[in-house]
Order: sequence, then C-alpha cells, then structure tokens
Amino acid sequence: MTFQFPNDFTWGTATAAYQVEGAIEEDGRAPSIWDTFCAQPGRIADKSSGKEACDEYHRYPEDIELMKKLGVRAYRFSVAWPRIVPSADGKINQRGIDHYLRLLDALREADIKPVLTMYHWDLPQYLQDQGGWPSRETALRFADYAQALARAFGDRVDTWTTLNEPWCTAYLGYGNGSHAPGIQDYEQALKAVHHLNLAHGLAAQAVHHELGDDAKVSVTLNLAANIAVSDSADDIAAKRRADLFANEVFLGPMLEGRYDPEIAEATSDIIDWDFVRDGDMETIRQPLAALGVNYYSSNHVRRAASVPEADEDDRHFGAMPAQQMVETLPPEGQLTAMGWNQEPAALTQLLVELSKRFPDTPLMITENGSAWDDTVEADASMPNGAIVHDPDRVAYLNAHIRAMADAMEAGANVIGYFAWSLLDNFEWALGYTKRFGIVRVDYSNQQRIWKDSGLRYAQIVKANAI
Ligand code: IFM
Repeated sequence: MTFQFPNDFTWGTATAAYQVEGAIEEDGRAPSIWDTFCAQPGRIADKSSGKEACDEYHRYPEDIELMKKLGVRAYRFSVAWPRIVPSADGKINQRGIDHYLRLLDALREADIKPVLTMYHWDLPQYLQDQGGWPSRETALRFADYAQALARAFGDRVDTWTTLNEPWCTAYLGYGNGSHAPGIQDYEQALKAVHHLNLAHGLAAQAVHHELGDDAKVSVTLNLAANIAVSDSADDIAAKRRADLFANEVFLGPMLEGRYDPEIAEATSDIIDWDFVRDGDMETIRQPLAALGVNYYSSNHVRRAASVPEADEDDRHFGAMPAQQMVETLPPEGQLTAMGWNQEPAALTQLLVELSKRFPDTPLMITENGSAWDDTVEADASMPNGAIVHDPDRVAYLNAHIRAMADAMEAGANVIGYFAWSLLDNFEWALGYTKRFGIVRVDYSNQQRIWKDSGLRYAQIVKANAI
C-alpha cells in the first residue's frame, strides 16, 4: 500500500563538520578533541583523521548540486565550534562565521532549509584541557557559543539543533573511551550527561533570547530501541535499566524537567549527583519545536545471569554505568557492515511510543542509514563514469521509510526524515573503513559517485510517497 506523506513533510540529508569538512587548519580553526584523539596511536581503525575528509569546506557548492538532484529541501549539517571560538578567551573568529554564512547563503539560493547542529562532537581542545563536558564551565561556554551563532546566522537558519547524540559524547567519550577524548571513568561520564543537558537548555534559551520565541529549537537523541526478550519481570527490569541510562537521562530532563530517581539510586556507588544545582532542571527543560531521533538498529536485552565479561566485539561494551543486570544478545539476521541488526519495526514502535508520551512535540528522524561494503562499477551514463549498485542500502532505506510511514499511520507526528549520510565520510573511530553515504566519495580524488540508494531516495522524495 502506498503511503503519501503530507505536503509539508521535510526530506533531507545529513552530515557533520568533522566527518566531511576537512580544512582543519584553515581560516583560524583551532584543534578539537578529535584532532588530538586521531593523533593518538591505536585510536582510529585505519589511522586516519578528519584532516581532509570529503573536503566539503571547499566543495559545498558541488554538494549542494547533489542535494538539488536528490530533490531534498533540507540539509542538516553541523558547525565546528573550534572554527567559531578558536581560543579560550572566547573571541569570535569572523573567518569561521564567514564560511558558514557562505554555506547558508548557497543553501538559501538553492531553496534548501538549513538545519544547523551546534555540536556534533568536535569540542575545542582548550575546553577539554579545562575539564571538558564533566565540567559545568563547558556548558556555560556552550551557551556563549550558541548566542554567537544565533546572532551571526539569525533567520538564515530554519531549525537550530543544540546537540547531536549526547549519549555518544558522554558515554563513548568518557565512559568506555572509544571516542574522543578517550576517557574511561563513569563519574566523568555522568557529570558529562548532566552538563550536556544543561548546555542544551542554556543554548535553547540563548537562541530564543536572540531570535524570539518563534525560533525553532530542537535536539537530536540516538534513542535506544531496547526490546526485552520476554515478558518476565526480570527481562522487563533489564530493559528498564538500559532505557534509564540510554534514553531517560536525556528525555526526562529535556522534556519533563526531571531525572528519574532510580538513576541516582543505581549510581550511588559512583557519584552523589551534587553537581545538579538548584534551577538546573528548569533551565534544561525548554520548549522544543521538534525532537530529533537518530535510529539505526535495535537491542534485544534480558536479565544477565551473571556479570558479563568484556566483549571486545561489542562497540558499546561498558559505555554506560549500572548495566551489570543487562545482557544484550548478539544481533541476528543480515547485519550491516557496522555489525548492526536491521529491525525497522522497532523504529515504528519507538516513534509511536514517543508521540504518545510527548503529543505536543513533533518528531524528526534526523539520521537513519546503513553502511555496506560498496563496490564501484563503470557506467558511462553516470557523472564521473561510475556507479555503485548497493541493493542492501536500498532495501534498508525502503524498509525504514516504510516503517516511519507505518508509525505515521498509527498516529506518530513525524515531520521530517534525513538520510545519513549525504556522503561517505569519516566514521569516527572506524575512520574511512565504513561507508554510510547515499553518494560515494572517492577519497583519492574527491569525486562524488552516485549510488543506487541515492537514486532511489530521489524517487521517494519526488513522489513524496513510499
Ligand atoms: O556517523 C555517525 C554520526 O556521526 C552520528 N550518528 C551515527 C552515525 C553512524 O555511526
């Protein structure tokens, strides 16, 4: 059955500064924690970095042409904080501002709505040197940065997203250390959780202060779709514990102005939460024009029979504290190149549940996509004489857009979908070994090569239907 999306549904593609821009030493940009992390031996699978990435800093006009061919009406990108505030004195770097003004103007020219993410993981290194996200000061500096962005870019931006996936910043950055700054310390991870929440609230306030109440502010969370393997009280309790630390630590404060008391109880051996100050919860809970949801795969969980041993193959092992009672089963079915399962029905369920719980908050899928081991074939009819036939990515895309449509049929208020990613790019600790793009990047010459998934996405966007 065909599902027709509403006329005002937003189709877009997404990227993030450090993953695509390159030009890390240009126009006064300071080092970020990812530059430092990439330089440390053993951190990045292929020993690479975002030094050149997709050279989007210079090639954005070409990439906007790609977006026009895709027919998308929105582009979700992030601003590199170290380009805007390169030094600890807080001075704004006009050359950094100018770059994004050029990008925003080019998007406006192309009639593509900018969805601007303020923070997609590239913390200025000088702020990590002063304590990073575990320090309250970083949240305050983030508010200053947000205010500078709102002042400089104003109504050129359609939607302001404060943070991308604070889960990753807190738990991968400070929990299991698989991301920059590479710290393994649950106390720091939990402090980071709270200061990211606070940063979100302060940044939302700054945007509304500068641009008025109608300015659209959102946040993007990678909410975990945890599924209990049975209805037993034990397995349900395991799911609840995983949900608490993956989802509720952000949803509770940001949308309800509270932490579930079980979060502090379950971590009382680690920390006493005295860093949560009077007034913080009111600050964190700000009106949201949309809640961004990033979805890739699901987790099947049950009550652990015993404390699990470290499993090197599990990308998130040990990232979150207080998970001893949770056992995550190995993923099943056809796995993507990331080793992640495919369960589109879990996306439907997640969206329906969120809309029931927060009926006044529209949802936007700000990332969804899959990595596969692509091969390039010659095709004289295509730009750059080549094409990637990627049936697995096409199938994933179809199934997940259909799953989103199912959620909308069941009443979920979803207003947009952004394919991750416009381009193959720097996949963090996995370097360039994983390709998520619906357009391929040949890193030897920066040529963009169409994939079938990009062509299929253009069809969906044009039809506004699945
Ligand atoms: O590439 C990342 C992105 O930066 C954040 N969300 C998940 C993607 C795939 O791992």
